Amino acid sequence: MSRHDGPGGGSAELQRPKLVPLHGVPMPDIFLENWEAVEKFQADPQDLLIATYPKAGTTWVQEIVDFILQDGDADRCRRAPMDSRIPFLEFSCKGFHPPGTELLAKMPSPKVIKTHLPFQLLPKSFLDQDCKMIYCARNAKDILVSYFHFDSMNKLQPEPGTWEEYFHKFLQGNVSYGLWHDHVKGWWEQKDKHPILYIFYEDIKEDPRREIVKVMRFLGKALPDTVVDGIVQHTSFQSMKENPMSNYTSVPAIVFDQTVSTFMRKGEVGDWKNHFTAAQDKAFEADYVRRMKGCHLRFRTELQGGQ
Ligand code: PPS
Repeated sequence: MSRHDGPGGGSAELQRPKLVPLHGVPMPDIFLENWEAVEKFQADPQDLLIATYPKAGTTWVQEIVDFILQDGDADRCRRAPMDSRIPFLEFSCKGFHPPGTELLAKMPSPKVIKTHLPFQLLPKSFLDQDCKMIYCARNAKDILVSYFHFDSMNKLQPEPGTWEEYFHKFLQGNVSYGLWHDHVKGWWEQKDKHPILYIFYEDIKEDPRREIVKVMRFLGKALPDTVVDGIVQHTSFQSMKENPMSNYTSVPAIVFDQTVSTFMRKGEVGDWKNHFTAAQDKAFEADYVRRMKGCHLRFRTELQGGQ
């Protein structure tokens, strides 16, 4: 019986996964069924990896990268939903959808690949092949809010519980991919040792054009200004929210119940202020200082002029 079979064999509800530790990092048990193939994944030197902690703006960066590689051609970027254009390396849900490694095996290189893996769990071949990697980071307060809403609507994540319960789970790293702090620091420490472009969600919000040009140069591309203008427009929150190839409406409702929360939810910096209580903010800050001690990474939890 597959994960989405009901007791009588019909399609009913998905059984939510449990978290199990993978080298100390909590992961959905369903992903571990294919872990051996992930570990053995053979990257090509021209492959590009987009890495993030969940909810850091992965889909946004994926769309930006695809637009740059397709020379700003919007029709070509509508060739398939995001999860087919840029497969999710460690994704696995037997009996429901082919795992990321299987989709990637069918794609010609150079490929663009999505992952949420912390640096230490990355398949070795990405480093052996000296692949380019883009890491996008987002401030933890907005991630926490976004992740809570996502786990409420995504049946391939453990049940989030109440906001208060989720708040504590996140601070303890008891969510898929573990502690946000370890993830952003782990990639930050590696950024000068490998070809890694480390960018920030808040910077893209502040000045999308500037960050798109940064990504374009990293990819070794030079597109005319008018094409870059088009990419800014096509990758705006509103455009991506309306685009069925980037808003994940292609995922069946038994997996992503977008009546609970839309995938393209708010796309803002500072939405945490609508969720955090004063006590939660205080607890968050105390924990943050402790966990980020000695780290030079700086995050913005609001933007001038509020965006
Ligand atoms: S996932 O499931 O981890 O791959 O999700 P991810 O794509 O990393 O993050 C989803 C959040 O990114 C927001 N998003 C955007 N914000 C601004 N502009 C654009 N174009 C954009 N595209 C996606 C999306 O709305 C989620 O954030 P929240 O705060 O929940 O709205």
